[in-house]
Amino acid sequence: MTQTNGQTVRYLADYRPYPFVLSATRMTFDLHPTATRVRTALSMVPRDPGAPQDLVLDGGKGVELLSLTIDGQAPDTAHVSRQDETLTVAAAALPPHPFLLETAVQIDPSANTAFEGLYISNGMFCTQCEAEGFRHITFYPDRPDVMATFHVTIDSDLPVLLSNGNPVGQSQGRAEWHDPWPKPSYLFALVAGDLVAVSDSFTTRSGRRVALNVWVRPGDGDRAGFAMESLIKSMKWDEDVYGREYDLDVFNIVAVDDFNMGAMENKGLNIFNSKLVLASPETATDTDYERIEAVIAHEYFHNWTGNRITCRDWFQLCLKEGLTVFRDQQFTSDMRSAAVKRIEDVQALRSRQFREDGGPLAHPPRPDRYEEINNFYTATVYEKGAEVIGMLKRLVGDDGYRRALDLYFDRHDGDAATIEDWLKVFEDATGRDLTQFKRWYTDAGTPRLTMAEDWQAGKAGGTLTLTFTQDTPPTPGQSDKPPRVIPIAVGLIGPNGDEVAATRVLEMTEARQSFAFDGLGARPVVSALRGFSAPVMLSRPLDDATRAFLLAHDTDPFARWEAGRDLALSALTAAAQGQSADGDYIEAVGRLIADESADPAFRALCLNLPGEEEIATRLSADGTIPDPDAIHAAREALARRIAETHLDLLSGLYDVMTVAGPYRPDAADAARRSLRNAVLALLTRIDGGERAEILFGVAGNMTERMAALTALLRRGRGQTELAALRDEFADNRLVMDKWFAIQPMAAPPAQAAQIARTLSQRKDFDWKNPNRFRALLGGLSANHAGFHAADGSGYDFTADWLLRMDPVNPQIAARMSTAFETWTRYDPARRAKALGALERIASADGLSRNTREMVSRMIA
Ligand code: 0A1
Ligand code: ZN
Repeated sequence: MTQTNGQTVRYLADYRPYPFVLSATRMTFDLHPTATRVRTALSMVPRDPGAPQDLVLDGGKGVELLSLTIDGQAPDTAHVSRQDETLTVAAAALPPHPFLLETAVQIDPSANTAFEGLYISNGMFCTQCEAEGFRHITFYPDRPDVMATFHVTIDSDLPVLLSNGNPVGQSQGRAEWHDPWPKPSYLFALVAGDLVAVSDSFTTRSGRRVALNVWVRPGDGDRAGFAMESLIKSMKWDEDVYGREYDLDVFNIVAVDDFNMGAMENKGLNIFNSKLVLASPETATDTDYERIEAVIAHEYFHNWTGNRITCRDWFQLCLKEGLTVFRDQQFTSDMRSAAVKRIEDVQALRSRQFREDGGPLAHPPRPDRYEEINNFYTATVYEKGAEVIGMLKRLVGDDGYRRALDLYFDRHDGDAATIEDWLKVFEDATGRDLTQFKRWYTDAGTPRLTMAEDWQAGKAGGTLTLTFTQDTPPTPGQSDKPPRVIPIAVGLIGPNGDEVAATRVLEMTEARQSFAFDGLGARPVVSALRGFSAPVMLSRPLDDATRAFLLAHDTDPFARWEAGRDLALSALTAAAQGQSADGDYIEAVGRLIADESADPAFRALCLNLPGEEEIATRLSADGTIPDPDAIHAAREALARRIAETHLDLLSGLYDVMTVAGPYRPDAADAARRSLRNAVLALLTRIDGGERAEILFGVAGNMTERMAALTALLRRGRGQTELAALRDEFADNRLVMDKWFAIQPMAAPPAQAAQIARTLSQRKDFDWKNPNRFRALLGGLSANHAGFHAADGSGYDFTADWLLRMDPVNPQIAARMSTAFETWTRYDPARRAKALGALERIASADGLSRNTREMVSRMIA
């Protein structure tokens, strides 16, 4: 721990075990909105009785100590001292044998606007303890490697009282819960309120009957069924695919309206942002349904990857998050279309993680220093963490992966583990040396891979040699980037469109390396980086005709989509720089629209043009300063040209893709809607908006209404529809969040910041609610040319609100500050305005540790 500019920096290298073993924790909560009393009894065992140590407990400023005893006796007050964020009992006051430390504290949940620890949301008590929220509830060794069984008593008149583990006593005004599985404090949870449950049950394969409940507010029960179905599917899948069974008598999920993140895997009591639980066709989109299914699975899967095996310290966060994301991605691939899921995941990775990895906030999946751990729940830790596991699986094969995972669960059940432990099970199960592979965990930055081809015709067949080079640009604090192991999946397509070599994984380990394919009849076309086998940026000299060939013939769906994507990007980046070259792309799109044999979801993915942010990222990776206005204009123009060129095909498809019958959120129907909506987005650019207006009026589901409304707003229309939506759903928070988000997001860029500002003045802009705040600020930052408006209005608006949010909810302010993370890549005038906004934030008095760390990394 070091102090720099008054900030405390934590280092991985400083890890030391806690000097006491905590075997059991007993707690009693006397709930009161402003004065909750918490009694805590900790059974402590000194690790080394011969070397007495001070006992340091974490405890936030809002925790008021009422009493403290050791084995029933109050120690000499001179031996107990309170620091800003800790409480210390001097070694002299502690016995050299096991002892019971009891405290009583008082906290004020109603004053907790940061939603860390115990807080009140809509009249309901709930908790969020990851990463370091438990210290706002009581004094405790609040670190993941201190694990204990918990026995919790809740005293309250509220009708539903929940905590972790199994219920062991219920009476009027009191509930008792016991969690037999030792856990760290970050997995603690408590909920108390007026709730109703959608209930079901699941019998595990060894015959344990588990009661399942999804708890929501009265009136929301009819929107919780899909979450329950998703939970049951997840429980079954984890048994079938990973051999993992659930281990308690009950599994509770609770939906809350005020929540900083998506959801939380507390043992036996998952707490969810209500937007990831509640869904009905009228209020939720297909994307919402898919996301609910995935996040329910994600949190459930944490029961093994996170809870039974947790992290030794927060530097190891990707141990549980990367693996659990990887598992939820596998689950969604199995439930829906694997090809579509892979493409969606790569799109998300590129738009969020590559952006992070290429800017001032770049960090490795396992960072080795941080100031505020909440700033590290990032795309790099989560999504890149999952990609790294995907590469491992590709390198060791499916069987090797299965053996390694079985060994991981066997060897580390009950442990607080590290990335070293994780890699060791792969080494032991497969005999592979992963020393070089480990760089994926310790090094930041996205490797640039180049591929060159050499063809030699010969009598016994031709030889194709592929030569790759790899290079990773420097990232903050890491200038030297040695080569990594890169699995490159490659296939070869013959000139007639048939595959002549099936997928083979080339293992690149050097900075420059060649691989030969011989015995080939004619020169093939290379399908490279199939399935996006590594999170790298590949560049290869490829003309548009060959890209169009791959788009037509590649057997690997990702590579096929990628060929189309590259065509689109080459047209768009050329247009954004004042050149025009979109003939091949427009033609290829026409063939795709007409290809009835292709999956509608795949066709939709190919029809959705790359976003403006993605175009900017590509330009800047190629050394060009992106001009947001030119990018916007180029993208709009290309969309219009596609619509004009293929008007008949598109209108036909729009009619054919109508989904008949009642709404179902399944993959097949969602795919048709996504294709139809992609077509609508193109047609609305030239049809005056009639189709979108009609669709908005007749659609009974939110997927189509949002698609129609977005298309209209992009054209500067849609005011009637916006008003209709507001009138119909003024009382539905989740729909109103969409209403707030879509306006700045789909606005013509020059108006976006002003629209956001006007919306922020509304009475129903309940900004302390994280979802509402994210909707408006996130909506604006999703409008690339709007957020980066040349007059600085997007930057100013965002900075104003970050400053307002910071003292109320620092986590949210810090997270939303990432809107600025790419500021250095723009032109000098924009950079000056963005820097001005960041400096204004940095100079605010009393700025939180969270936001200060983010802003100083961005300015550094
Ligand atoms: N572990 C959760 C994410 C989460 C992290 C932090 C939170 O509060 C600061 C809340 C949730 C997950 O991966 O789903
Ligand atoms: Zn997670």
